[in-house]
Amino acid sequence: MLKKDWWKSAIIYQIYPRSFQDTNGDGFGDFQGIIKRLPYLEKLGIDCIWLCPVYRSPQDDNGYDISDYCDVDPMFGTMADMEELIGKAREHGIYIVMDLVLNHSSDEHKWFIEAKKSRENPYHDYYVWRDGKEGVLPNDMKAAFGGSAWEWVPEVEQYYFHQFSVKQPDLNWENPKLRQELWDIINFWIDKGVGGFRLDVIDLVGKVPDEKITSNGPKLHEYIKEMTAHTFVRDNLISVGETWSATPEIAKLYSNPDGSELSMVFQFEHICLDQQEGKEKWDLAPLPFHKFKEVWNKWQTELYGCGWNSLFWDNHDLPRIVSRWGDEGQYREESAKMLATLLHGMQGTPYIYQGEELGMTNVKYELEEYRDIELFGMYKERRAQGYTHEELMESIYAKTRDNARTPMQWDTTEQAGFTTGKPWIKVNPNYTEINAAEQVDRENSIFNYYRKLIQLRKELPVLTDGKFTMLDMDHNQIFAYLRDNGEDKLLVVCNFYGNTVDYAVSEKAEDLELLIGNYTEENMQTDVLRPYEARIYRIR
Ligand code: TEU
Ligand code: CA
Repeated sequence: MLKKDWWKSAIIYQIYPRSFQDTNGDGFGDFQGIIKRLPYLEKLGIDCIWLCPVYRSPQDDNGYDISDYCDVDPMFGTMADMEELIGKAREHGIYIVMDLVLNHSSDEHKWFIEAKKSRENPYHDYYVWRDGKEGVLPNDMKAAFGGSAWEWVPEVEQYYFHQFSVKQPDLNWENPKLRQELWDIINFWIDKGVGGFRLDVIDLVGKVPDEKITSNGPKLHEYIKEMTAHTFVRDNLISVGETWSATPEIAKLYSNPDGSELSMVFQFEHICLDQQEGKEKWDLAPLPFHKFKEVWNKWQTELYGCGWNSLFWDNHDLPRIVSRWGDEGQYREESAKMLATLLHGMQGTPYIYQGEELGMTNVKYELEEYRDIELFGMYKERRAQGYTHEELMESIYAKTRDNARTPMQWDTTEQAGFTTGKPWIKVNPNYTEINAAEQVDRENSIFNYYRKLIQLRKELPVLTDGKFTMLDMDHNQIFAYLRDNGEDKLLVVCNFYGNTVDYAVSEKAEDLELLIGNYTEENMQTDVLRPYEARIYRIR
């Protein structure tokens, strides 16, 4: 049995399997590739791998469209390979966390193939249907990847509801038989020895399309409690929900310490700050630093003692953090380490997205070199609305999900050591400079900085349980805070920008012991922070 709350001190590494490591030259990463890289991950010091979906899938949305939840996609290998991965990972002290997509399935799932045969079919009610006439939509709800959320099926003369692509029909959680099928799927994977689950868009499952309710539907928490009682509680598994709509109030329900719902959720308030208010992520705006500090402060303080945060900058849907809020040029190493310090010093479970530990950057490709369904849906829609190609490319450079999905940069050999064949998406040309081989043995690399931060977390309980107090909230360049658990006290100071700044660190406490910093101690002046300088001190 896993120890209660073990995931509070765990560090989780996210793998996008199709871009991690290919071993058979087909240009797609695979299970054997992950197995091959387990020693690298063990060296980094992580506890879990969040594995993006590897189930059987037509890959319309890179696996977030599942056609068989109890099988793996042949592009990644066989079920035997998957079982080998789960077992070998354990030998390296690592648990696999599965990514489950329970809000929708693929339209090629056997349930949906049955469901659209007739209204009397036993699987019909597994999906969300509304009567109507061809061409007269039930309402004007839109799908996330473009177009209407309703799709006509002539055989049943009804529309089905899909919040993402037409190939991702929404499941109807009102149906208890469907819910039981979902619990069975979760238990199928628990029986295989996984350590938990990341639950895709779990805030959408209680949708009520007739009232245009998508997130936070009236029965949402009831459903989650039912799921947890039937599954995760079996073994104190980690469960993390993806919830774009969470506020601290709602997050406290999800991550209630009584364990009745989930371990924690991903909230995205900080992630949505560099876009124009009320608009979409493509509508770029500079990061409002003060607001950014307020948002972190709010989440850190409001969940203290009554909920649990997840800490992340990156995932497979987001641009690379060093390009986004750091400096991908001159200060790439310093800024990547500063961002890591800022995040890993806070309270919550930290997530590292593959390549983040190397300071991998965004890309600027030709339109046809991109692969993401979201990007092409947006491009088509906005071109029709009159946006120019150039305007849209700027948005794509800054925000496309493909920024995160380019192959992992392992070494300087062709295709960055990712594949011997042709990769499914182009490798970032900067792999000759930015790659794991160059960093693993270089003591002051970004990789080794992450390693040290992880070790600090393991050594100092205050990083897990200490109370967070923001310092100098109004400072327009410094992000500084305290962590205090009554026994131990830390001071974290970060210069968020690329110019030197005076900051009276020595006034914060008399006796400071530097635990980690992203510059060498040579020429260090306590009260001057160099570009993107970050330090963690122990206050004695
Ligand atoms: O993402 C949820 C989601 O809302 C995304 O559409 C998100 O808004 C977008 O990616 C931000 O650019 C999850 C998965 O993480 C994503 O990869 C899937 O495409 C989506 O669900 C559908 O399953
Ligand atoms: Ca492969």
